Amino acid sequence: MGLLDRLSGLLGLKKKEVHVLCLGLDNSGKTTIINKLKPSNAQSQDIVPTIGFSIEKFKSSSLSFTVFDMSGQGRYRNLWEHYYKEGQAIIFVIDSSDRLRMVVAKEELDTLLNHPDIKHRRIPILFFANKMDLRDAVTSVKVSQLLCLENIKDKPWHICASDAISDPGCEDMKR
Ligand SMILES: Nc1nc2c(ncn2[C@@H]2O[C@H](COP(=O)(O)OP(=O)(O)OP(=O)(O)O)[C@@H](O)[C@H]2O)c(=O)[nH]1
Ligand SMILES: [Mg+2]
Repeated sequence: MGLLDRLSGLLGLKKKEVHVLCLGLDNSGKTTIINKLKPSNAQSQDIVPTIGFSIEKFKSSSLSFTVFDMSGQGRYRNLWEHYYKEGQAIIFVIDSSDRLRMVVAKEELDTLLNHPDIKHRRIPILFFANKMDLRDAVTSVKVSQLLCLENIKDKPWHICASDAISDPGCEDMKR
């Protein structure tokens, strides 16, 4: 099964065309993860910080995905909410080695979860505890504790550990 089908399985997606929002702080690895979803001949070798956002389209065997790869830089984060209404699934990426900014990631997540366009919807969220290859990285269980994910009761969610550079997806996706 391909990575995209796994992704739709993890996100519990059943619609034919899905808009996915990819969110998380700058430098967490969003664009790197999305790049790895592309066929190898279409992957870019040089990932640069996203300005504003970029839109990527993918087709898996059963679904078409439009992914909104949002910039995580502070000055662009206010753009996120304009896309919440049309988002049907969320990928939220965390740099597991960035302990200092884990609290900022939590603040952004809490703001997202309390937004009127998100709060009352059963929108699925897939968390990537990324950069697991780095020595300072905390485990995905720890990331989940630091972000208090167990408090999310009204939305299906899943967290997976990833190393976006050498690994084409999270561990769960390879099974
Ligand atoms: N070691 C390591 N580096 C990673 C990993 N994922 C991404 N990186 C690196 O982290 C840096 C930031 O990656 P991006 O994909 O640009 O991060 P982003 O979340 O899209 O950042 P913005 O577009 O600024 O919001 C790049 O230098 C990547 O090569 C990972 O799993 N491990
Ligand atoms: Mg980016």
